[in-house]
Amino acid sequence: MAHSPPRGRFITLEGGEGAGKSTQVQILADVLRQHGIDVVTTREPGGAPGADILRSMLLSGEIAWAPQAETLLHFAARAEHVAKTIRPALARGAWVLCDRYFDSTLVYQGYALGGNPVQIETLSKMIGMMPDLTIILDVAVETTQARLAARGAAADRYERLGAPFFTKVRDGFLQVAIDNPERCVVVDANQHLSLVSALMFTACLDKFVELT
Ligand code: Z5A
Repeated sequence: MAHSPPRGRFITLEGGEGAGKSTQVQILADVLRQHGIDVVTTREPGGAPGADILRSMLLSGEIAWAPQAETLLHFAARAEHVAKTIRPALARGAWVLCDRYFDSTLVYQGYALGGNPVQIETLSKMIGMMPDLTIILDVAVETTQARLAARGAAADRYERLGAPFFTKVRDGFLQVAIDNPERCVVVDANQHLSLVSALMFTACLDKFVELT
């Protein structure tokens, strides 16, 4: 009888802008590949053709979405992403590293922008694809601002809201970690890049016996 491969692992990276998520996703992917793991890296909003169209609609700034519309568009993109990219990759045994996922909707559209967290949790349950591990890269607001200033790009809609907004986002992610201790690990991302990478891999070692 043919055996299907064991389901892969689903790891999400969360945190505010400039926390280092996109940088660290690539580093962790390389480390896991060195352990012989088939790794798929992806990000939200986006990660599938339809979801990428929704990403540009959400982030271009062309439309000031009504708050509920914005939340629903994030979930529409996520439903596509899960169906077309995440679920098939996990089914063939790959590990999926995802730069932002539903905790970002809870924190941005919920805690920071005043949306209803209970409704957002309900939509997350509807999607039904729970991460095995969520690594929250925590940075001080001053670190966020310094990294964004060094990048030199024009300020986006959230950056223009400044320190009070970054503080709400940071506190929101820390609350997610408190509420979900079984899947969340907070990593101090103010530290040197290589130390942050090492702490992230340690979190994976602690969680996944197949790495030991
Ligand atoms: N959003 C939402 O509202 N609701 C949702 O449900 C979802 C998303 C899924 C996506 O923007 C936006 O969508 C996001 C939230 C919203 N907007 N905001 N805020 P994006 O994809 O364009 O941006 P981002 O996700 O915020 O990524 P980012 O700003 O690029 O940050 P990052 O990926 O965490 O950081 P990075 O690019 O890896 O690093 C930033 C810089 O810092 C870079 O120059 C690095 O070299 C440097 N860096 C990184 N780590 C270190 C360390 N440890 N030391 C020194 N320097 C470092």
